Amino acid sequence: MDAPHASLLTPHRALRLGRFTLALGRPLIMGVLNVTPDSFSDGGRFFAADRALDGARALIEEGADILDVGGESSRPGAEPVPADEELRRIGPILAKLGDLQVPVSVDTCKPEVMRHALDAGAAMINDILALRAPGALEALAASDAAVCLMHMQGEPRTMQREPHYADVVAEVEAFLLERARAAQAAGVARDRIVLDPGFGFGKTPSHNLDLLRSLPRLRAAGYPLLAGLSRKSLLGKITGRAAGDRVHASVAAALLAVQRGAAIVRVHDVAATRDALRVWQAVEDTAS
Ligand code: HH2
Repeated sequence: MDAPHASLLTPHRALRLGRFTLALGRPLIMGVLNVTPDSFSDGGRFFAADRALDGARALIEEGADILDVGGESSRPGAEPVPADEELRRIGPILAKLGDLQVPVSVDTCKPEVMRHALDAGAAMINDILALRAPGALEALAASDAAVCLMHMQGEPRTMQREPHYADVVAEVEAFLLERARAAQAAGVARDRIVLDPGFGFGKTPSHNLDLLRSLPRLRAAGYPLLAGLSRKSLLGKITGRAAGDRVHASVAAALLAVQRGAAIVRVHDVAATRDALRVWQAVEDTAS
């Protein structure tokens, strides 16, 4: 267990994820690998065991800094998957963690899956429930992995029915800071924590746009921010395009998130995002 850090305001220069440390001086790309039959945009694509590993290698080749492997879809209306089935799906990736050159994050909200993944050497847990399931805080505290704490109103099955907030930015911010405090109190060091406003999770398009505009405010507490806008329905509403045809919109959204302070963008289209961020970085690097 790590001792909680004293300062609340020092921005972090690096993220610690198990045996990896990633500098936060430039934006990082988290490549999405859904080993599911039903994910909203890449469902079925990486479902067979050999395809998952090939998919992981391809995303690394394209320039992913982190891989995010998931065995359960969280799209609106998705049915829950039992822990043993989730583990069976992500098993081929967990078995090869040592061969992959980048940290692997596991997208799960089940403590049982977290424990198995962490024992196998997963470097990060990406939890859309922000470690609210009983035993989840303890699972993370007993490891040296990083965690992404995400905001969601409601639960995936029903979250898009009638999302409601008095002040979406203030409520998301308060929730994320409370979860960060809970994680630190349980023994997860501050430099292992990433926060995510949870685009599309119990939010209307206008809530999502408010949050995107407000990333600088959310960032002010000093935790690195992760933004997951890739191929999401917000982009479909704006462009009128189906999930598979939202690459350009997704790249634009990733860039806007980075400009507003996101440290990590979670994307399906790694190569396209990498190019866009290289252009952004070149402009930043030559600024006087
Ligand atoms: N979005 C999805 C899943 N996990 N995790 C974080 N931290 N942030 C996100 O925005 C986020 C997430 C949904 O996208 P995807 O994984 O592509 O789809 P599905 O949940 O249908 O598998």
